[in-house]
Amino acid sequence: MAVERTLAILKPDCVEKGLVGEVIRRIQDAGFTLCALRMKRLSVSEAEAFYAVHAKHPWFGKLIHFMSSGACVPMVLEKDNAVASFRKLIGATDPAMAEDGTIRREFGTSKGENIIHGSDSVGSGRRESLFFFSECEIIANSA
Ligand code: IDP
Ligand code: MG
Repeated sequence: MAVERTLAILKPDCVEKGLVGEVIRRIQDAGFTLCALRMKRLSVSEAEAFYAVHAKHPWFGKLIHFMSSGACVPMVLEKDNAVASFRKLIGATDPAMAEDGTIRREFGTSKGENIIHGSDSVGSGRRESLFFFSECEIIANSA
């Protein structure tokens, strides 16, 4: 299987609830390697730019308010089949519908406040990674 990269974001509810360490532990235990990591509070316009593809949805305003409400922790992750594998680890968008044992199922509270983001394709992952990190900040083969 091909080694891929994906972009994860520990969302403001994850930081607020003190779950950053717990969630990173689960990500590393699942075999993902950290290539880049930082803390960042998104401005409203940055959140709107990151989620621009969702601008037409009625819940867009709520999403932007939430994502700019506090610090988040974006990170670039590497693993075989990283995109699909990470989506499986985090579970469905709605925590109530997510499989048992997934990060969203265990820690999410609603479809909006669902703890963590994962890219939906390798292309999105690259675009989203470059939103938060410059090329030289993304380090291959680290742990
Ligand atoms: P994903 O994060 O599982 O890929 P998307 O459909 O790409 O889900 O939506 C992006 C984010 O927008 C979700 O993670 C969630 O925070 C928020 N969102 C999606 N659907 C809803 C909804 O129906 N109500 C409120 N927020 C939503
Ligand atoms: Mg998505």
